[in-house]
Amino acid sequence: MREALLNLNSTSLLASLDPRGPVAERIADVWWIMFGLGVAVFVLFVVLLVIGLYRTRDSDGESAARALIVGGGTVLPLVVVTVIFGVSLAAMGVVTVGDADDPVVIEVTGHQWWWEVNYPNAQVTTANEIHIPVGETVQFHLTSADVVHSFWIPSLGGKLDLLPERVNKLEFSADEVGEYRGACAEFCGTQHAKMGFVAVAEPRDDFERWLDSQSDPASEPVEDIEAQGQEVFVDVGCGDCHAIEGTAAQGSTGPDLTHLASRETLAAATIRNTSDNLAEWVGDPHQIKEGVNMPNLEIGDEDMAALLAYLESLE
Ligand code: HEC
Ligand SMILES: [Cu+2]
Repeated sequence: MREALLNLNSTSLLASLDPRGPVAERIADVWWIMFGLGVAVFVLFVVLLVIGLYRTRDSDGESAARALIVGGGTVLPLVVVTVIFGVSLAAMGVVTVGDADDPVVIEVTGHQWWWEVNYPNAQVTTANEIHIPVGETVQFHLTSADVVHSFWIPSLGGKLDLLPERVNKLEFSADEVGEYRGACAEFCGTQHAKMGFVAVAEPRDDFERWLDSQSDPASEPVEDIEAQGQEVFVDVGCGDCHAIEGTAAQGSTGPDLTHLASRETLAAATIRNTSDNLAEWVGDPHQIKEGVNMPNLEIGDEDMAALLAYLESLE
């Protein structure tokens, strides 16, 4: 597991003003321009208000008032709105899908309440963790398996809805190696707030090594206890919802677990992927995400120990 663990604290979500890629920079610029104009207009009107409060009535009061109404009520808003419109239009050219030659394509499917991630050119399926090569254009093909979700990595790009039976495309790149927090930005049910993910931007070589290891089938059990755990996995029905490539488990309503142990987080970036957290999750997922679409299967202690040993071997 990598050392530099991402801060799962929700405050690290608020990073749209700490852009780490050209698209996010552009969006942040638009935000600052809107903020600056808003502050300027506010200050102007406070000044006029104060002047008005202390001014005594005089003969040319009426024409001054008319000038203020026309200027402040019509001309000023028109200028401000036009500027913002122009700035937004210019930014949209950068934010929407462009004509990058050979973008890295990543398919992301929103589920209540986790993210399925596919690399169609590499036959890789994973969940809640998206690796991208730094400095390269990445094109996301977004869709949903159930309700409307919204894909958002504030420090890298804009947000876009994931709709059932439709594919929306979003493109951006990361300037810096690092781990970035992603979130669902559209209310999608009770555990919407715990529908996060991690984006890992890494050098091309590391990215390819990662893709390579993710495209392997799951490692075979080595210890007896792991083999026993593999049996429990199938016997109690985990495999009806989860796939582990190379085994009989081929379910698809829950995250692919083929390389579970290589992931940094569990339950859509809700908790870190540690032994204790994994035990707690499998023991009763509803303690961590109430109402989650995974049952508490009430597994006995011995089976549970074997199951956990197996899951932890899935590097
Ligand atoms: C009815 C379907 C279903 C069954 C049965 C089921 N799960 Fe899950 N599981 C899910 C769903 C859905 C999620 C995603 C939950 C979320 O994050 O909202 C999940 C998440 C997980 C995760 C976290 C994966 C990640 O990357 O975040 C693990 C580990 C897991 N399940 C293990 C198991 C084990 C072990 C069993 C058997 C004891 C099991 N599941 C049975 C549906 C199921
Ligand atoms: Cu969602």
